[in-house]
Amino acid sequence: MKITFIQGPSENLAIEYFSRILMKEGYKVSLIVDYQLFDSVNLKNNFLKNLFDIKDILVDQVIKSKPDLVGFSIFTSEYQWALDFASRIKKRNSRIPIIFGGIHPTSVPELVIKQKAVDMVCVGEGEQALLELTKSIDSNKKNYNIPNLWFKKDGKIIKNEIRPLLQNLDDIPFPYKDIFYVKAPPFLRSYYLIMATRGCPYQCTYCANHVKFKVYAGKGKYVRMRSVANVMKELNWAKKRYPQIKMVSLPDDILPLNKEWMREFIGRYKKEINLPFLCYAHPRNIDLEMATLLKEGGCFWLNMGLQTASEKNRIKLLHRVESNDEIRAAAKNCHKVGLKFSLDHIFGIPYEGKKEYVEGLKLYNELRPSSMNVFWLIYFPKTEIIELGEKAGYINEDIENKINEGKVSNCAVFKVSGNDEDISRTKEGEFKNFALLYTLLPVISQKVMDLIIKRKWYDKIKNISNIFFILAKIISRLSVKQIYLYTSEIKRISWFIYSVLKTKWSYRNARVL
Ligand code: B12
Repeated sequence: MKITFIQGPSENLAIEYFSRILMKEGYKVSLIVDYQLFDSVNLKNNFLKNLFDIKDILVDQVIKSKPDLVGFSIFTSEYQWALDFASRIKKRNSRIPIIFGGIHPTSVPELVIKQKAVDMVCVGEGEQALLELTKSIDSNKKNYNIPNLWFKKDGKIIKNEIRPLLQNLDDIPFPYKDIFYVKAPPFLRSYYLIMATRGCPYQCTYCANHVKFKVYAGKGKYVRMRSVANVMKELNWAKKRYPQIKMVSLPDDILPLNKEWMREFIGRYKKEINLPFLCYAHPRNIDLEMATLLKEGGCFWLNMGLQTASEKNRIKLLHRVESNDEIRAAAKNCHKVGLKFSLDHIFGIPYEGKKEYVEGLKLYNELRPSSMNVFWLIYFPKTEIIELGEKAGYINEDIENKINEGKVSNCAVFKVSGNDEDISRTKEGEFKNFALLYTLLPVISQKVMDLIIKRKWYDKIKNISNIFFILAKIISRLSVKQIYLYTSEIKRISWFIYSVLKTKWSYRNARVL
């Protein structure tokens, strides 16, 4: 019995967890990576995309390896790519069963299951469901009653119940990292990706989290944490297994959820791992003790989302709970202990405009983050903010359908090129000047920024070309010694180009022979 996962260029934890679970049962697991060169959110070019496209070769590899099941784990931004890939597989062999799982199918299962190329959909957590499915395929007695899975049978759709949430995260075996880490050369694996939690206690209207929260209503405690001992066991193993690792990435929605947990974790992390790490937090969690713990533990980059400077809008439109004073206190604590922090801001929130963006300049200049991440609002399927967008006239039925199909661009404020449907275009002029100033704010002195605000110089910045944004980003990363982010991206793309060309070349030679 063989299961093949198909994935884009980023590492995927769900695939790593599933691989370990399936391998433990004696099943074979393989991974096909489509590097999607020049087809990403920030780097899109149709000519180069077609030049480096190896989907047909990859599909050929899938077909020849004769999998008994093919799985895709997808975000909304990857849905159209996954559908295209799955359709190509089905064209070559319609009998290979294909399952889609991940946040996108969890959000809109009824749309995904309708697709010709998709046989099954996983709604919510997949560990037990996928194992039960694999066992049923292996035993040749197909079970259509597996909780969390939707099937197609005799022209009908079978929707099974959601099973209770996994409560003890320590019961999940460690992810099988080799499936991603061994394929890439060590210089591309300089950080280790690990998550310590599942779920988020907040219900922000723009975040996919509250969609999952609704799916899981009544199915057990939603916010769960691994034990410190379990996380440390994985990290200690990882440090030995991948000695090239130079930092640890903990992209949990909010890592410092529990102070007791953090005290124990940081104490052991410092002694046993002692590598710089990055994590995300909510301003409410960053009191002086937490800031000190993070700094002492080696956190080199703390990221916090504020999204708007308007306290009223933050609460009313985004359902975020923190006040501006709480944010000020968090920033002050970070400065006090010398902890570098970045802030996220979202442009394009319904009903926001110049007034709020000026407020933003003032607040961020007061907080003085080490760096600023600016985004254009992405409407995720089934999120509450879609309703606001409709009321404000940004979204109509047609656009909502496109959002659900993953056809609306998932863009950052600026991108190198791209031609996806992009609903931000219409309002771009209104905020590009602010986006540029926000990005540069950490490297402009507080006094100069005060002057810019006082004299309203933001009104004078017009028709900004993307090249200025790119330069601004580079300058701001340089200032916090994070230029390695770009150098590692260049290494990554170079490796992808090399791998694609090698695949193309060996495929051509094999055909000639
Ligand atoms: C780690 C992470 C990343 C990493 C790794 C991404 C990756 N390919 O895995 C990085 C930093 C690269 C990343 C980038 C982005 N991310 Co991100 N990311 C996350 C994060 C924090 C954790 C995801 C994770 O690994 N969870 C652990 C795994 C084990 O759990 P899981 O993903 O929930 O999967 C479970 C089920 O869904 C199911 N399942 C999943 N896949 C499959 C497949 C099969 C076959 C089956 C049966 C079941 C199944 O089983 C799993 C285990 O129970 C989530 C937020 C969150 N807390 O979920 C955001 C999140 C997934 N990201 C998001 C976004 C928007 C992005 C970006 C587009 C941001 C941007 N503007 O650039 C990019 C896009 C990257 C891309 N490839 O397109 C959104 C997606 C929303 C949506 N509707 O699509 C999320 C939900 C954040 C949010 N709060 O809204 N991200």
